[in-house]
Amino acid sequence: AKLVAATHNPGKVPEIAALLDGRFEIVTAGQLGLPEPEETESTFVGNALLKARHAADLSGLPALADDSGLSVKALDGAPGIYSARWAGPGKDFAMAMDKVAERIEATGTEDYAAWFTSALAVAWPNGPAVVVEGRVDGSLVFPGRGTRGFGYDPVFIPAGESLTFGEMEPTAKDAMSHRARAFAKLKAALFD
Ligand code: ITT
Repeated sequence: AKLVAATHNPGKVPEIAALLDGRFEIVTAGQLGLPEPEETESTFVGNALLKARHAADLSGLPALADDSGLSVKALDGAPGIYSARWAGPGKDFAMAMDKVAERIEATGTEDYAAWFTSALAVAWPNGPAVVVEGRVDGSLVFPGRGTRGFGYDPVFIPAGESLTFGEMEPTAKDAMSHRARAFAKLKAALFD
C-alpha cells in the first residue's frame, strides 16, 4: 500500500522507511510536490496531526508525519517544537547547536540533561487519524561528535551509551531513538 511520508526533511526519510520495515511503498511529500504547511500548533502531537492531515487531504493517500525536537532540561524544554526553527532558513544546525551550548552556559548549570521527542501521526484522506509520542532521554556534549544522522545528532548521547547519535550506526540509533519508540507504539496501534 502507498503511504505519503509527510516530511520535507531528508534526514527523516531513511529512518521512517527503516522503522516501517518495508510494509509500505513510501512516497515523500517532496516527490508529490506537496506544499509544506505552516506548523501553527503548540505541541509535537498537534503539529504531527496538522502535517499528516494536510498531506492526506491534498494527496488522497494515507499520510504519516513526524514532529520532533530536542528539549534541554536547563532551558525549560527549549528548543522543543522550535528545534528546526533554531537552525534558521538556511537549516544551519552547526549554528543551532552552538546556540544550545551558549544558552546552557549562560545559565551557569552543569546539568546537560536533554531528551528527544517524536510525535507520529497517520491520517487517512478525509478520515480519521492516530497519533503517538516517543521519547529518549540522554545528555548533551559540546563540541558535537560524528557525521551520521541529522539535526542535533552530534551533540546527543542517549542515557547509558557512550557514542552520540552522530557517531552511531543508523541501525543502533533506530534501536533506541525517540522515533523508534514512537514507531513501536504506532505499529501496536495500527497492526495489533
Ligand atoms: P518536516 O516538518 O518537513 O518533517 P522539519 O525538520 O521541519 O521537517 P520538525 O518540525 O519536526 O521537522 O523539526 C524537527 C527538528 O528537530 C529537526 O529539524 C531536527 O533538527 C530535530 N530532530 C528531530 N529528530 C531528530 C533526530 O532524530 N536527530 C537529530 N535531530 C532531530
